[in-house]
Amino acid sequence: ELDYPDRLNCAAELLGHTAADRPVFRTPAGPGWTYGELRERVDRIAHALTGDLGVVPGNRVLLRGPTTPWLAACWLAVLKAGAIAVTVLDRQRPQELATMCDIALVRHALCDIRSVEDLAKADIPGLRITTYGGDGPDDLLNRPVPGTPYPAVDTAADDVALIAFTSGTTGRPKGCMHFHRDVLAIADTFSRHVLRPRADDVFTGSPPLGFTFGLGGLVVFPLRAGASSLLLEQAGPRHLLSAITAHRVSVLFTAPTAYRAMLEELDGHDLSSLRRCVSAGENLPAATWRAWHERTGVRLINGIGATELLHIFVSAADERIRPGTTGVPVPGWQARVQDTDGRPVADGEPGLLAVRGPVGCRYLADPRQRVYVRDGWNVTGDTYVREPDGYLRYVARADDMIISAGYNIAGPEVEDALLRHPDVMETAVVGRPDEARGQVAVAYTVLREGAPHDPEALRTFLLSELAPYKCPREFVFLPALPRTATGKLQRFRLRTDGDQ
Ligand code: 3SK
Repeated sequence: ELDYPDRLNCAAELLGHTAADRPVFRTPAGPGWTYGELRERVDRIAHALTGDLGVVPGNRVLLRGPTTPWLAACWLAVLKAGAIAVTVLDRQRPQELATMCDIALVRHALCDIRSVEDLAKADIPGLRITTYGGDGPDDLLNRPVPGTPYPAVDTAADDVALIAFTSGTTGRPKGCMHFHRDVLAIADTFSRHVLRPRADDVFTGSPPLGFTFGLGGLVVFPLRAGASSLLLEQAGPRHLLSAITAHRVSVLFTAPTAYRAMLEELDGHDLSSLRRCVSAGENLPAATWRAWHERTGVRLINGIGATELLHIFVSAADERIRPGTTGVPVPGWQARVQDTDGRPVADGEPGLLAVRGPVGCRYLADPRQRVYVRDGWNVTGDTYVREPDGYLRYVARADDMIISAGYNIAGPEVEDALLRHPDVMETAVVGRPDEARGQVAVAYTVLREGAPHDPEALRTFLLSELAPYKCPREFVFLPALPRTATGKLQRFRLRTDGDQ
């Protein structure tokens, strides 16, 4: 049971409890920061924000930049000053930024000097942009500010702390509002009970801080545990491997595709420091779980999370892990599988995953709220099966089921089987309209370097793994699969123009 006081500033909570000389952030270059230094830098930024920049509690402040300690410090300062952090991805382009600022009524932005061009190009009416990381006197970090501690604004536990955007894999972005207590709740549920970090842990990972998967995993969870975090501007699979070896990383957050890509490059890297590896953002195929376990000895912690719910709500760790399933509701969360009318379906039957817990979906001025939240349950849009002992097994996104000649085919099940073929690196199986069958399954596949483009070999392999009706009618080989800025597969692009 989470029991927070009515008045709560989550930034002050995250910053307040760890000894000043403990390490907090580091980067591959340069000296790390201690908790004491972080507190002092956050206070300077908060003074600047609420001084001549004129930010007042409740103002929405856009944050944009590569993953650095300064971006994390800006996020904490905005919250400490009682303002609302609007986190976006560094990769988002001017039109996307303009739409998000319009939805969230953003009037202030803190932007890494290296990321300012696109934001300036977006030409957002009334937006005051302040850069950090530059040399000018107007730079956020060069402004004259009092050297005194900044007293945290006395926010309510259910004042909005942040707005995070989700576009899902398509569509107009939706701003999700989250409260100060929500930020602590993700640490006090998933992190505390599943991840179970220690103060000597070193976290790292690939998701950017504009994606709540990264914000939680790389800032909120380490700070709540008094641990440290290695923040990487470049976080591809090779960067992750080198970083783990060089910095003795113990907790890793990344997506299934990155685990698969790292498996290709493991040789020569010392991963013996890893104790916890979290996989989320997409379905984790059992084949990837097994390969990672075999090569590293670490049992991947699978999880499903959502920007709407801030972080992970179904997962499992250690002996509770059952490969091929996502796990069980995280302590504090309830989950059920229901039909489109909201009635629970029987165990073993596919239906929509619905969850409720300490964090809820609150879209900012968006009628899709009524679709996501029904009768107090957050309906995630993922098709799941509940096993009799409560484990939840992913089937597909609700709109990703392929219905071919009356058969239901779950793309991820076929993908899981194809990934067991030694030549297959990545694959997405989607439905294509077909006059005779309604839809047929097509497998878009990325092969390992040098592997032959041999659809017959893949078909023969699949026929030994799956019922024949599940075998794709066509195999298309691609150099890469289309993904969103947060790394999620864009199946709709394969359905419409798979030959990109
Ligand atoms: O959107 C997701 O997939 C996700 C996963 C884990 C934690 C947070 C998020 C938003």
